[in-house]
Amino acid sequence: MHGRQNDLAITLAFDVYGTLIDTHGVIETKANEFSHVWREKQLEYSFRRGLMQNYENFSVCTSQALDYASAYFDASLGRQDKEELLNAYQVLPAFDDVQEALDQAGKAGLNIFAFSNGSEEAVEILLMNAGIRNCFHGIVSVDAVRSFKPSPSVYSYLLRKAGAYNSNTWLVSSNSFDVIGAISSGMRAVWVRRSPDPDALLDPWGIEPTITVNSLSNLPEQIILFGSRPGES
Ligand code: LAC
Repeated sequence: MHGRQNDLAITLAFDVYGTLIDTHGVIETKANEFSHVWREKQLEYSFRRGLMQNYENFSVCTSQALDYASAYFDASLGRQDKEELLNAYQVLPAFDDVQEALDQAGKAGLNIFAFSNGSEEAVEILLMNAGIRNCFHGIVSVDAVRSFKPSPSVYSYLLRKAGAYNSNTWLVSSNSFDVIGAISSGMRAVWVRRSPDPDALLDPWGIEPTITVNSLSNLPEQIILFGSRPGES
């Protein structure tokens, strides 16, 4: 963004959908299953488009995944229902622990970015509606690279845009594919276990997060403490 930051400055790159913002807030709990199929297909479509090198904006993955979920559950959504759901996707709530963690990170002088598969415009609107936009130094969207997480190209792009170095840059994500992608690209990563299931598993690839937490509470403090350990920088 503005050239390299101070070598010692820590950069936190927060994943957006599912980590800062509750994507299942779009639908009442009775439609939980629908919401999960929608989300799973949205991600699957992004992975497949990345592999096929057939890029379309993340909102296309979201919209086509909604069509799939509608057909799968025989929900026969009309055009208006679909529009309402896609509009609701821009007004999703932040998780309860987000504001405090962002405030702590800001006070501690960390560089804070939102880093997402979503387009810059979509993330801007989402964070604005959730009332947390001002907490970020910037938004980094994969859209500029025309690929999706976990392509290594998007993590390199994050570093370039944030003017940051691998060793001082932390991805914070509830998505295990994102955590594994960041660690594989040489970054640090925090896995946020957002799943209510106490046995939520990280994919067993032998690639472990630097830190695992159940919530964002006190995360900035833990990251700073980690950096001050002997041998860490
Ligand atoms: C994002 C998706 C992966 O915000 O949650 O990038």
